Amino acid sequence: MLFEIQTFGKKVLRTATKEVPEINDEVRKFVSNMFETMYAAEGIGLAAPQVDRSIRLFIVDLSPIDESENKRVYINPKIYALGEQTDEYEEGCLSLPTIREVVTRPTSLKIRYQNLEGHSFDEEVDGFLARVIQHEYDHLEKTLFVDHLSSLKRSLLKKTLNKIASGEIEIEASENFEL
Ligand code: K2U
Ligand code: ZN
Repeated sequence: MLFEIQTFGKKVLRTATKEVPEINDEVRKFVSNMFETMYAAEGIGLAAPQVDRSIRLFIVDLSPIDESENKRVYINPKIYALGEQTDEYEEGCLSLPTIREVVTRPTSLKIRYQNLEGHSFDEEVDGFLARVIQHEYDHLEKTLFVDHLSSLKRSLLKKTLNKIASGEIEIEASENFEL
């Protein structure tokens, strides 16, 4: 089933998230519905707060961009190191429809997490996956990618952000990435 994606202005996007205490069938069912919702919205990442659940869980699937990629599930993730080098990329967010802005982020990171089988991992990540992981991890930290922009840039977005918050701008899957 498809969840409704929470957009800018919704309290849940600014609410603290809690650890997932037990990885059970309820969590597995929730994650499969998250993937369905993400694919319908043509996203390559989705975090639980975006579908109104304040828990520390996000999913990624880069296969639309890199066919060697597959589904990735990050439960109770902790980014514990960030690389020195940074790069820029024009990000979008399913919770901020029509907004596309360049964000500067570290190009590599180290992350500990559990997968859907409950196995723990400790990985060093770089490249586009590191970019998407940081964007999704932000969602678990009450952060949206526009928070990383300069105050001038953010003030230029004020009108659009207010239109999203008032519901005047809805989510159009078609506007997401062009392959
Ligand atoms: O809303 C989200 O969290 C999904 C994001 C994932 C993303 C993170 C960082 C950089 C790009 C995308 C997107 O909305 S998914 C749609 C998309 C895909 C590729 C490029 C831009 C937007
Ligand atoms: Zn997002």
